[in-house]
Amino acid sequence: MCGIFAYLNYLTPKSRLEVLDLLVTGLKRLEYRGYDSTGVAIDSPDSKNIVMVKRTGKVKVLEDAILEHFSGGEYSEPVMTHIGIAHTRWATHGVPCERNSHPHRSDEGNGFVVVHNGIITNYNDVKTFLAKRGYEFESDTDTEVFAKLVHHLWKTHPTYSFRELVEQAILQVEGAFAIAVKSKHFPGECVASRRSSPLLVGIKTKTRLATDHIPILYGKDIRPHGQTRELPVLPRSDSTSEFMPLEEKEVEYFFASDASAVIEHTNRVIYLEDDDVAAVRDGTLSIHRLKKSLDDPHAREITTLKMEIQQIMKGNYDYFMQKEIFEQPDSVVNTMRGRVRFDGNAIVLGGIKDYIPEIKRCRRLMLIGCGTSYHSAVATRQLLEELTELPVMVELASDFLDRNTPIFRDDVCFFISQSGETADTLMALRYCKQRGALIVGITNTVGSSICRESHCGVHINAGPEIGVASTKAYTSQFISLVMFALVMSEDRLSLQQRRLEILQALSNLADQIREVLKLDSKVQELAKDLYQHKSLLIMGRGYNFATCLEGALKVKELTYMHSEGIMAGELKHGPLALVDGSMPVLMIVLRDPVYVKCMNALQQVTSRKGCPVIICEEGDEETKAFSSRHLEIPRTVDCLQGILTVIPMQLLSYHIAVLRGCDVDCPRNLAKSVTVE
Ligand code: G6Q
Ligand code: GLU
Repeated sequence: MCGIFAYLNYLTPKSRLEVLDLLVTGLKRLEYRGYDSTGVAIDSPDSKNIVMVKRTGKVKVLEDAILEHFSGGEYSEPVMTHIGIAHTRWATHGVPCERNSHPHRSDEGNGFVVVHNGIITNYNDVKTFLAKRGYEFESDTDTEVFAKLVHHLWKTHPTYSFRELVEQAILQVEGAFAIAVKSKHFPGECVASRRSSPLLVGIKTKTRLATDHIPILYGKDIRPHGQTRELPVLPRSDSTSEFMPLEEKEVEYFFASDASAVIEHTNRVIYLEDDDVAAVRDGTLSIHRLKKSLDDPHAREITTLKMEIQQIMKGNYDYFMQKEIFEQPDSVVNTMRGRVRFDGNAIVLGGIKDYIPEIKRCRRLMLIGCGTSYHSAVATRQLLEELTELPVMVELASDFLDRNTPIFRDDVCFFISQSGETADTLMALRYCKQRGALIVGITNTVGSSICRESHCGVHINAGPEIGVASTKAYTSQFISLVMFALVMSEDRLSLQQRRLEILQALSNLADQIREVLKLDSKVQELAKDLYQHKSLLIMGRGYNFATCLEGALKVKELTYMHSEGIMAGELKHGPLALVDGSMPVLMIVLRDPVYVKCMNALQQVTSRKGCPVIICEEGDEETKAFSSRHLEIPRTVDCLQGILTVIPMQLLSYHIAVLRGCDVDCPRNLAKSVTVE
């Protein structure tokens, strides 16, 4: 969770006020990752000290505080070289408050200041070690130990470079982190590193960069992580220097948790790998690793981002979530673009095509994810079973790890994740990879950890999703899995008719989504009926059960109302007891193979005085007769209904949230990218 942003200008004059503006804008772009408190650190006007401003709450609160705090003219003087670091937090250790906000400092003199994303799991050991040496702690966070550890190392090893100090410190900490460190003892330098939390470096130069690669400098000394009790300081890493690092005259560097924070400045970025240490000194960026393993590359590639700034702006919409719901006619087309040929009924998934023969020989398919991504697996399982004729298991990543699930070399494991950084999903991926399974990533974020650690995969190409509640990523994940099922059944004669029917439906999907979106004002009216209630039960079965789960998740996370997705077949086994004349119920009843069973459930609800809102097919008078409140959706093939039925649920949760005065894009206690287990 959380967003890290750091900015370094070298021989590029910028006033501190301009730097602060850049930092705040960077944080705003990252706010969806965590937003319970924020902070920045910059140099004092005489450049001898570090000044920090921290606030509880969202970036706007920090922005106002900065305006108040830095009004003096001295902050408008341009400086040639400067480093500012910033953070928007999603608390894991210690309540959200100013004291626990980042940056955290090493000492009262602000010698070293740190922003951190993730959890340092052995922070207690490090804390005990440092406390014995006189360090006093001022926050409840795990992060603070890092700043103080660097300080301790600096005092005991005064000849070490800044980068070496941070390298030594990261060798002592366990857990997941992305960090950026600034120091008044090393002006003009910034050191950043990551392990299991994302971090990238954006590079902006006046002229085109002379190289597309930053060589990695390897150290000679290798020790296991986490020897914290006595903190044996290693011999200096003594990096080899057979390669030249990136040296530019006038340059700006941006360290960020994700690309959305840098795209307005540069499209040239390096995605750091676990245990990379990126250091900038005298405007020169170098990437170091203490340990070289056989398959390590010699360099980190500079990637050109394809993202456009408009994609991460709200445009005319009030909220990102609203924009993302309405983008779905386009995002589903983008998922299929270049992959589905409707004229020849052919589908090519470039990212996995070489692996299809191996996948066809597998013992079973496993679909693994969390939250909404997990629901996309639930939504497509039945079709995958039908078209691949393989056993398909659907697993929540967190539960999967708790169970030590048996995995075999001939398993094919799909990891579904919008962000590509969800810690539980990533851990499950590594678990399966270690056991020899084939790993397929289904992600929306190019360059993400899941992307990089998969053997092959499908980018869902939904475009950046900023609203914390996932919407367009869900429908694109859904379609990606449907496309996979179609690829797997390409040569099955008996399934050709079914494939054609699905392909035909896919070609109409964007228009049908547009039709469903026209229900917006009707859904808004419904929301007015429902928003003051405490609970909403959402019932369905078959292909639409996933919509019930996903709809209930949307309602919970956005409106803080209780909501439950109920498998209609389970009604009489318990949930029916909840139904009476006052309990709000929504039922999905479509003309598909489970229609009769859904009608039974509808009867059971109405005979208990329930008056459900019904999602049904256009013109289905018989079903509509059961309630005065219904939403009619166009008819499509059974296995794609879930895409059309989930959209009214997205709209409903959105409107209820607005009516209840909830923060649509940043629901309380949540964050977009869950990089902690
Ligand atoms: C839902 C949320 C959430 C999300 C999971 C998994 O609205 O966005 O449930 O789907 O946290 O995230 P990833 O898809 O990024 O792995
Ligand atoms: N563990 C740190 C804290 O609680 C960092 C959390 C984050 O990633 O925002 O402050």
